Parts: sequence; structure tokens; C-alpha cells
Amino acid sequence: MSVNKAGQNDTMPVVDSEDIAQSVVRHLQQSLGVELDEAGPAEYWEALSLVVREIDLQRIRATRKKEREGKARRIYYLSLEFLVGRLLGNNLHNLGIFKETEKAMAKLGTPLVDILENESDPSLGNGGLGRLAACFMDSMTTLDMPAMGYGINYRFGLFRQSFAGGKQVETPDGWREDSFPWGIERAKRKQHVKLYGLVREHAGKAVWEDTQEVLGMPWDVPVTGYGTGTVNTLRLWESRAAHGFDLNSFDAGRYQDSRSQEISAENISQVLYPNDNHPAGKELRLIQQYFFVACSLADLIERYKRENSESLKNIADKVAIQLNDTHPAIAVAEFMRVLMDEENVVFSRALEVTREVFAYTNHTLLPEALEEWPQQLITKVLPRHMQIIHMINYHFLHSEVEAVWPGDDHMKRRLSIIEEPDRPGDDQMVRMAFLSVVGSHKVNGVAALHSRLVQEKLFPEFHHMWPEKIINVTNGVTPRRWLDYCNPELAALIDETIEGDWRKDLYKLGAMKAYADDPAFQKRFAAIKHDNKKHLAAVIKELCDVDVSPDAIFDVQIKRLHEYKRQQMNLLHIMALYRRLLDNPDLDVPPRVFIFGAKAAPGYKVAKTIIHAINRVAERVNNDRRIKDKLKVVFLPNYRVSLAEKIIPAADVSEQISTAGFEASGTGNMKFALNGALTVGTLDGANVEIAEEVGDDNIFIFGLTVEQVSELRHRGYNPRDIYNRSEELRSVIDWLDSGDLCPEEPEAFRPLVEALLDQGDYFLTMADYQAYSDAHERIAETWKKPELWWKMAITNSASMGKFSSDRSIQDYGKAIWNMS
Ligand code: GL9
Repeated sequence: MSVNKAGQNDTMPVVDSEDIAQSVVRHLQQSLGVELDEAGPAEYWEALSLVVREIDLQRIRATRKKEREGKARRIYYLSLEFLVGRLLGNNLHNLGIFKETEKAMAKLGTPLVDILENESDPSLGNGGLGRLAACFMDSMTTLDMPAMGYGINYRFGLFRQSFAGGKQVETPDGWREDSFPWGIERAKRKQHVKLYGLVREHAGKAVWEDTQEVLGMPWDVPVTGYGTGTVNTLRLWESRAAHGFDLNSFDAGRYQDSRSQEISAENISQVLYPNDNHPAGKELRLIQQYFFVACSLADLIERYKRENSESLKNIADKVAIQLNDTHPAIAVAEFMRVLMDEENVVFSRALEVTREVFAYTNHTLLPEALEEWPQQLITKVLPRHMQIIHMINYHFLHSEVEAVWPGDDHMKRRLSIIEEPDRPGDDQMVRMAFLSVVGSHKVNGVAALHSRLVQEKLFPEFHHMWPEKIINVTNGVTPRRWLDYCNPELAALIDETIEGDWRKDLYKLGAMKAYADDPAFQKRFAAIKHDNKKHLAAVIKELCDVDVSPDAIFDVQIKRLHEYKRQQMNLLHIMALYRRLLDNPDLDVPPRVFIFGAKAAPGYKVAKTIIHAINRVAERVNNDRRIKDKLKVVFLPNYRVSLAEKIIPAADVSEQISTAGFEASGTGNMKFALNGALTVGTLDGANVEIAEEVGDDNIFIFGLTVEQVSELRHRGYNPRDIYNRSEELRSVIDWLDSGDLCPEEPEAFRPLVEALLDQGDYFLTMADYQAYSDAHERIAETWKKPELWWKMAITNSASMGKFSSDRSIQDYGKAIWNMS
């Protein structure tokens, strides 16, 4: 019997490789009906997942029992996205049985690494916001908080991306067609959701009737924590037709109708909308939002009643609900509806309770990202909710706004949850962010700078009315997935070097600073990076068929493709480097590999143009022998969590180059620094705090600050002036525009050129270009001094204590959820 690293406690039977091997064989034969000699890595993956699931389920029962007996407030995290990534390897790490499982599988003759590659990523999110939700579930569980995540079990996650002639092609991600042993259907907890219909008054009470009904079936995914017996649940709802066929219409002529009704009910959980920082505005999306909110609130209220009392008047003592962005904002109206219509609570008390229960996290300042729904649409789909929103708005404007700005109708119009139309007759829009602020006791931004801008620019009037309401909780990432699991060699080196378990307390990494200068330690740190780069080089070869050397600088930008993130600035600089090398092939510069990974929203034209342009430049550069391998460019297709896990440990340089004021936080920035990459970045989002933690000497900061951005806009800015002045920029933009890179479609890159030169360069790519290029010069100079480079890299990793999602969750606990 071996003792596990995670210090398993009494709820965890100690398991060794022999136990694991036996359980795997048992599941192969008895659960899957596969003989040992028929089993390949895919069968082993499934059997091993069932072994882990068995442990998870045992612990879930123990956790629930403990929670029922405990007095603690439960946290419900409502999110349309949970980008959980692959679960088997991560769960093995969290349970502390990774090493024993490696041995077990070696005995059975198939290496664990090969087995783990058989899991498809559940891509139930678009990017940072969804991944944050997954990191938070990991941390809440690790911290033994009674917590539950609620979301949607999409049949199709984020689309799969491939390239044709360098252009993005999207195909559906039918991830559940592969088996998903982690999801457990819980029919006993199904819910019924009403939609459409009308509101009538019966005996002075509003009654919502003539509705259509949809069934919500919960799928539970266990969430393991690290070094604890606690296993929490992520409950994902799937929609189904409530009654199968409508029997009344089940006659020959109307058969078609009854089928189509069933299909439309199931459509609700069919597909994740692929938008980043831009709402789709579709009726089905509103229905998705309401569907999962209604199921989740009904479910948590049922639990509250089972465990506490039939009356909901003290529910806030036991329940905290966090809204992950405005996507679940309709929950405010739904909770009010349940309290008023089903529990007979009067309006004013219902609003008090709602505010005590709810809190809202804002994740973006982009004006186009702030969700608004036409009043008419809400009235059609959710007539009672629209009435309730009017009631909330009336109370808010006429007693709360009135108290602060008496008689000020202008202010009432500005702050109204229901926007006045610009022109009479236009649709009135419901501002979901305002509903969220008004319905919550706390609102938080996701990095210090972002939260300040939320207070000062986004919601200044709310901040004036309620100076305590808007606060900051800086994002974080789980060190379990983003160091322990994805970079095991570095994790082992750290274990050998410092005292205590950094997996549970990331500040402990600070002790590594003492080794930043140590040549022996530097050598080992650098060797691990080199090893990781070799692995990534093999992945690049496989996916892009490009040879890259692990001795080159690996410079990485992986994130959604968006103009504010400025992949186009990176591209312009690469094109310039290439031209410099063509002018002088013996230029004394370190060899560099620029690595991209990004999906563009299918309807976002300029973003797709940028992908196309990067791919075309890559093709040209990679096939040019004149530059002697000093420059390579690769765009890895289908960027997703499992690819990030391979890229991040291998990065030397982390590109975090958004226009200041646009990236709310970023979380990739934290993952890179944790794994010893140096950041080239603007003073935006959490970069500001990363710079504070690592010190100005250990990061390459460049570019305009938030203040300078608004000053420049104010003064008036013409990107053409910069184009005219800069020979280098002119030459690369003209090249892009010349048709040379895409002869079969010479206008292909026009939308990008226009955005940069003719449409005002809203994201100030031209304005920041020179500073960016200079920062890269500094990077190249630093690379030439390895002792300095590795000192900086080690210092970065050692300084990431603050950016553990455990710290974020503790902040939420104290400042928002009132946990002792
Ligand atoms: C985002 C912000 O843009 C990021 O800066 C932030 O780190 C994350 C998490 O707080 O939230 N908001 C947002 O809409 N997205 C974010 O990543 N977009 C996606 O998730 C696609």
C-alpha cells in the first residue's frame, strides 16, 4: 500500500497500482464487455474513467452528507459556460493517484499518456469566461466549500476549427458522440420549465398560463478537489420534450407537427453560441438562458426546502447565487417570480431576499458585449418576467434613484433597466447588466484596473448610489491543472526545491525566488523548458507539418481572435521581421518561432481575415530558405484546453498585447508566467497586477496606458499619419494589400487593411506598433543573456502566488458570499 501525495483523508481509501489495475480489468470486462486482449487505449480510457468515477461517486455521497449536516451557506455558480477540459488526467492528479495509475497501466501494457489522449475535450465554453468557471469549481472544491455549478449540457460544444487555404472552416463538435463517462443522468431531479403563454389575473393574483412546457434533465459531472475528500457537482441541464408526442395532434395529418414540437424542445440545449464578447441576440439564446436558470433555481429551492424549511424567507442564510456575467441575469426575475407567485412573498420583501442572495460578476467593458433583449421578445417568451422587471424598475427608479437625484428625470432615463427608444416606435431594450446590478448585493470586476473602470466608466451612477456595491476580485487559475498536471517535470523540480505544498498554497512558490540566480537551478529549469519545447515541436510537426527548433524562442499568442487582442499587431511585426531578414540574412537575431492558436466567431469578418493572413504569411515564411530558419510561424488549428496544456509549458514569451482598457483580466497571462514564460504586454487587465508581482524588470511592458488611449482618442487620431511616417509599417501593410500573399483572391486582406487605415484603427494597432516592436528588441537582447533570461523566468513563476484561483475564491468568500 502506498501513501498518496495528496494526503488522502479518511474518506479516501488508499489505493495502489494493484487495486487500480484490478478495477480497470473489472470495468473493462463487466461494464464495457471488453476482453483484456481486445483493449486498446480508448477502451482503457473508458475503463479507467469508470474507476475514477466510482471513487468520485463514493466521495460525492460523503460530501453531500457532510453538507446536509453542516450549517454553511451553499454557493451556486450559474454559468452558461464551463470549459472543463479533459477530466481523467486532472482527476487522477487531484485524487493523488496519478503515479500509481501510471504504474498500473504500465503493468497492463499501455502507457497512461497514450490513454489520456483518447479523451475528447468537453468544449462547453468559448474562452476565458468559461475556463474561469471551471477553475473556480476546482478551487471551491479544494477549499471544501459547499458549492455547485449549474450550466447546460450542450450537445454541440464550441465548433471544431480547421483551415482550408489558410481560412477558418467550422464543423460541429459532437463531443458527446464519444462516450462521456463523467456525466451521470439524474432523472429523479428533472425539472419542468414553462415558456410563452400569457398572464391573467385570478382573484387579484397574476397567473402565468397557456404555456408550453419543456423538460430539463440534469447530468451531474463530479468535480474533484485537490488533497481533500470533498467532491462537488457540476449539474448540466439537457432539454427534452416534456410529454413526448402531443397525443391530441397524433393523427395522420398532424404527425409532422407533433414531431417538430419535440425537436424544438430538444433544440434548446443543442448548441453553444460561439460568440466572444458579443451577444447573438437570438430568441433561442434567451430561451437557453431562461431554461437553465429556471431548472437551476427550482433545483436549489427544492434542496433548500428538503434540508431547511418550507418557507423561503431565510433562504439567503443558506444560499448564495453568483451570476457569471449577465448570461443568467433573468434569474433575478425568475427568483422574484417564485417568491411572489409561488411563495406569496410581497414584492418589497422578495426584492430584499433576492438582493441578499444574488451577486454578479462583470467580465467585459466592450459596449457591444453588454446584453440587451427587446422588451417585445421577453414579453413573448416570458410574459410574467417582463411584468416583474417592470415592477423592479419602477421601484428602483421611483424610490431609489429618486432618493438620490430627486426630480431628475434625465437620470431616471439613464438608469432605467428598460431603455427608452431613440426614436418613438423603436423596440425598447432591457439592459441585462442593469437588471443584474439592481438585483444583486455585490458586483465585481475581474482585475483591479477593470473593476476601477467598471466603477468609473461603466456604472458610475450605480457606484455613486451604492459606493460599497462594486468591488474587485482579481481572477486566478488553478495551479493543479495549469502547473501540476500540464507541466509535471517543473512540478517535480519545485517539489524538490521548496518546502510545503504549493498546490494548496501557491504563495509558497515565493521560496523559489531564492534560487532565481542559482546556476544549477537555472540549468534544470531551462532543461525542463527545453524538454517541453521538444514535445511541442512534435505536436507542431504533426498538426502543421512544420519543423521548428526547440533552441529558438517560442513566442506564443493563444486566445480568441479579436481585434482588441491585437493578433494583427503581432502579425505586422512578424512581417517586418521577415523583411528585415530578407534585407540582411546574416542579421544577428535569435531564431524565433511565433505560435498562434485562436478561434474566430463564425460571423466576425475581420477576425477571420486576420487568421487567413497569418496562415498565408506563415506559409511564405516557413518555406523561405533565405532566412536560414531564423523565423517560423505556426497557427495551430482547433485551439482548445487540451492544446493549451501542451503549449503553455513550452512557451518562452507570452503575448498579452490588448489595447489598454479592453481586456478585463486575461487568465492565459497568469498560466504562462506560472510556467516560466516572460510576458510582453500592455498595462491592461491583470497584466498590471502581474507586473506588480514580478517587478518591472521581469516583464516587457509597452504601449499606451488607459489614460493615454482616451487622451489620444480625444485629441483625434489618424492612423494614416503613422502609416505615412513609418517606412516599415508602410511596407508591410502595402504587402498585405498587394495580393501577393493570396493571388487567387487579391482583395482577401482588404477588410484588415481598411480596419487599420480607413476606419480609424479603433484598437490603436498603429499607435502602439513601434513600442511593441521595441519591446521585441528588448526580448531578443535579453535572450542573448541566458543567466538573465532564466533568472527572470524563475522569478515570474515564483511570483504567481496571488494568481491562484484559490485566492480568488477566498476573496469571493469573504467579500461577496459572507463566508466566515
Ligand atoms: C472575458 C474577458 O474578456 C477576459 O479578459 C477575462 O479574463 C475572462 C474571465 O473573467 O472573461 N469576458 C468574456 O466575454 N470573455 C472573456 O474571456 N470571452 C470569452 O470567454 C470567449
